[in-house]
Amino acid sequence: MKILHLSDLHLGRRLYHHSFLPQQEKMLEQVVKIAVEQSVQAVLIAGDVYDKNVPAAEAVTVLDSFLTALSEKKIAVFLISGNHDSAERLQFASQLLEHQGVYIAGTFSGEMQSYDLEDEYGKVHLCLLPFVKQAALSSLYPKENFRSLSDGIAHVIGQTALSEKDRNLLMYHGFVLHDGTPPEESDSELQLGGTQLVDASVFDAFDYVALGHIHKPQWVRSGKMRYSGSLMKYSFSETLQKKSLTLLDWKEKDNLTVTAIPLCPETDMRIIRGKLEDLLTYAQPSADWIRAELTDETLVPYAMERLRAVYPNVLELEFLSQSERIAAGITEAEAVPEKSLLELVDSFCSSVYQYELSEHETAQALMQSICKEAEQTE
Ligand SMILES: [Mn+2]
Repeated sequence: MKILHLSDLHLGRRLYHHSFLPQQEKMLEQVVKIAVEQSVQAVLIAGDVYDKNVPAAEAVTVLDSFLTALSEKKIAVFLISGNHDSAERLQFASQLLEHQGVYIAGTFSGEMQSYDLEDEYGKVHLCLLPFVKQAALSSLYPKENFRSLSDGIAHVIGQTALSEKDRNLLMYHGFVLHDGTPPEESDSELQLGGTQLVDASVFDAFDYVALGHIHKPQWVRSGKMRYSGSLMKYSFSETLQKKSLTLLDWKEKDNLTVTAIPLCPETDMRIIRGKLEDLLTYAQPSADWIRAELTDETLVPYAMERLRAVYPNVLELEFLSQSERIAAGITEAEAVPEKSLLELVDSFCSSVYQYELSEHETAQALMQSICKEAEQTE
């Protein structure tokens, strides 16, 4: 049986003024194409379907088209809610949609929704566990005293009937620790070291765990537990990642082959770095989403406008040398109380304006008297 695992669609995501939706729509067309080419029986979407819990109308339309396209091809779709989704809104019409082969676990009732897929090798028993917090589990099981989210999830899994003969698959959205180590590139919305981390051993009863939440594709346990990663790059911290879909080809229970199928966006997200004149001289016009890190030592007027003539989608611009000086200033914060106000003004001028105050005696004298006055009135 072939199953396609993806996650973190974040439909409707915007960065500054820019909407990713037109590209998201094209990426989902690629997903449908791959699902058909590979003759998959099911597509799993491991949460963060939308970017906002009240998604934009256009984002809802894009998901609608995607689900309809898969349903028309007789490919079953399983969705769970992530921390970005509204569980209740995602749950809407879920019982009706089951008739069309679309299975949604939005809100969590305390027991996992589970489904059986069949082929010549027997059953794939699929359990759905949407994003859930420890507090929610505690109120669902008031008699239990969960000390952690891991505890609560272990209890939920303990309530679930699993047959050892079947191929058991779990889909979950959240943070899973591998030997106590958090996955690479964590979503800042969940506190590391807090209660929202789950130990991988909680999922030992499953043969494969399809995870969502982390945007970089990666294994938590090789061959068994995987983050498929996001549909496309969603921030400049992801520029070096290669996005992919995870394809399961599952024969006997212990014969699972997992491959990553690369996703190819028309528009890339990348960082360019250098002096403005050099960047403009060697630039190839491109619609990519760009973060420009300029190494010019002084501020260059109209840098954004000039870059946008070549790169219409420059979303971020930073003068790197300046930021480095400011960053260095931050690390010296402890020394600040020992400096006089004049010294602080002096270092501020030299770090921000490349202007050595001490070389200008008139200015220095003026600043001295201003600072003296300021210190007396404190
Ligand atoms: Mn998430």
